Amino acid sequence: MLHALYATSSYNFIYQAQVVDKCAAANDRANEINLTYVPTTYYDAGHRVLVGANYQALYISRINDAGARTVAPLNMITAIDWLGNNEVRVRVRIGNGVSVNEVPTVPAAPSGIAKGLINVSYDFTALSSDSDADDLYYQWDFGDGTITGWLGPFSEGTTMVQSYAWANVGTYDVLVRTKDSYEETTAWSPASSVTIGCCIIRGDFNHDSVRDITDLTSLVDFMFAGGAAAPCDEEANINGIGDLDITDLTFTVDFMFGGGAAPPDCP
Ligand SMILES: [Ca+2]
Ligand SMILES: [Ca+2]
Ligand SMILES: [Ca+2]
Repeated sequence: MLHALYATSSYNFIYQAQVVDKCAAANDRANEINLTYVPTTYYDAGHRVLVGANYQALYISRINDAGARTVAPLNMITAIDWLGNNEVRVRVRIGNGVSVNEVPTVPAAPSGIAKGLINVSYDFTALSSDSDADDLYYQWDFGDGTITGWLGPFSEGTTMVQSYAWANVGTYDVLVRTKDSYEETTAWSPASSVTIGCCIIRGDFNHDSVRDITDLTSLVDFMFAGGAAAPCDEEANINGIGDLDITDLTFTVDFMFGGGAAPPDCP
């Protein structure tokens, strides 16, 4: 609450009443309550109120008290939001000796997949709380150099869902952080590790979603005739051992024509 001090003199009021209105009642009031022309009304933001007394010393003591009284620091925080259409919203929060804004809680590690495929979108969720119930914004780091802008606002208590697709095979740390509508920003959350691969069908050398004789010819072409490499190394690595080498060719031939073991599942 703001403290303000007002002491008004009724001298002017009475003077005006006499001149303008020739008001007998005003003269009566002057005679009854303001003979000494001291202030007759004192407000100190509700801290103390005095009305009608005509003892100058009483007012002086109160004014002196107000000046000497210790007032807790007044904390204030403001925010301005652009609403579009030439409109802005200005928000002000004032605290009398108390904090005016608490930082949101650091979000937990994002929830979502631990393993996935390239170029497929996956949803991740994050949630912070804010004891002021401020609107919240979230920022994501997907571990491949992609850091989003601040996304929001979201009502406090609302889980944010963000989708992302990685373009390359790898293992990535996904993190998120939060800020409230007064720009108080949390630390980054703990990381969620996500492994992104490309393998759907082992032995599908040419990555056309079918494992057939053309994969064998593509493999031979790559190994011995300068043909195109496999789009996905783990699919070309049909035996799942080491990398792609000559044993994958013999495994393929054995599997296709010799009743050999089927390829293991993708990692
Ligand atoms: Ca807050
Ligand atoms: Ca194929
Ligand atoms: Ca191999």
